[in-house]
Amino acid sequence: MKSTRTQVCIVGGGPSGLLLAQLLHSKGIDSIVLERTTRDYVLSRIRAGVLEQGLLGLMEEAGVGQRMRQQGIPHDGTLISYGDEKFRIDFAKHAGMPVMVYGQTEVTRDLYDAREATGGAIEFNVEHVKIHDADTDKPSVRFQVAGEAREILCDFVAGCDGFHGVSRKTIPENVRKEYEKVYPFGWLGVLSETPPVDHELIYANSKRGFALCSMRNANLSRYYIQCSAHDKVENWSDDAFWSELKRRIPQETAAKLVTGPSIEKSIAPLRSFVTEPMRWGRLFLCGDAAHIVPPTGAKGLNTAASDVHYLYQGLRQFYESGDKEGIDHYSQRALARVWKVERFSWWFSSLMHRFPDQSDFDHKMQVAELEFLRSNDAAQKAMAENYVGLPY
Ligand code: RFL
Ligand code: PHB
Repeated sequence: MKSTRTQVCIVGGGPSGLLLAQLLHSKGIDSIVLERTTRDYVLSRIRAGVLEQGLLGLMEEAGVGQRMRQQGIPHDGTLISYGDEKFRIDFAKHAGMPVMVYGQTEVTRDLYDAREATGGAIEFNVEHVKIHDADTDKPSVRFQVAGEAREILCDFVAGCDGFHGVSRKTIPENVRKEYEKVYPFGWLGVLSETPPVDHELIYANSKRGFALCSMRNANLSRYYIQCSAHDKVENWSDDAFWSELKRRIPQETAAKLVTGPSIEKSIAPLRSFVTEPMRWGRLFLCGDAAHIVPPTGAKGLNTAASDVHYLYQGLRQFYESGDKEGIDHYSQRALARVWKVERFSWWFSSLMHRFPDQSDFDHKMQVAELEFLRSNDAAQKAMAENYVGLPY
């Protein structure tokens, strides 16, 4: 079996894995990234669109901030609607910073380009990945590429392989505790080459269900509507999507909506999930491998980035001074922030969606909470601080 040595073996070439690899590279720490699919496949996934300052700072530190700085669109606020009512949360006023609209696809492209330019190792199409001896000082990762068995010997393993990866399941069941809430609906998303309906995002609570108007750039819009958890993309023609969206947003906004053919259409389930601990011996979980949030509030990729920050700092401390304090506290530090983000995403999802068993009373409670948020500075500040991202 071909055996290779590196300092950190990173399982998963999504945004968490690639960002960690490039940050470590910037400090001279060597890594190998293993990806189950291909670069094109990773780049074809339309996902996050809103980046927090913390992630922007990490991209700069990893040397991949240039295109984001030129092409990203800073947003100083967001709109929230219920029925035909609409109000704005001012991030600049309440939290003193904007968020950046720049797609996950672009973040990942920038990271892959940098990885290539710096000659960093990535193995694509890896199969049968297995992490060995993570509870010892000499972990290893075994896998196959094109039928050939391979092995990586390393100091640490970073499990960045998403919700369905192998890393989390490597932690023995008697050590791991999982917390989960599955929501009884999904999001149907459409990408279209049309100008966004507004220059800011609109989160809409409607009696017909949630809707979101988002964007990637001046001629690329991203819209979502709440749909049944069992719905299929084939059930939704473009016309059906646009007319349902128009019924869920304020009339004056619907009147301005420019529609066009969809260039991507997909359904995502909504889930809250956390596994504890996020470290087992020399294996560290990062991003979706350890936790999932419902997309309301745009926290998934941003929380993956905060994990990467804590792990990067811990590994850097270890390699620069032999100090294990950072890696020993990784799980505790990452989880403290994760749970706060879980709370925000759960709260915002609960406020904005229509639940199957929701009574008229429950709906009145949502409207009362929205009206409180609309009129109360302290509530707006709490929302703004969470939306732009809690400090690391
Ligand atoms: P990923 O992106 O799932 O990447 C994991 C990678 O690991 C690979 N892999 C393996 N590789 C090797 N060996 C194995 N055994 C492997 N098993 C899996 C996979 O092929 C994949 O390439 O996880 P990562 O890096 O932790 O990144 C997480 C983010 O992708 C995710 O949290 C966000 O996309 C969530 N999300 C959003 N986050 C935000 O911060 N802001 C948003 O606006 C936002 N919008 C969204 C979203 C997610 C959505 N969906 C579809 C779930 C909108 C949607 C609709
Ligand atoms: C997106 O543009 O894909 C997006 C934006 C905000 C969210 C979720 C998704 O809360």
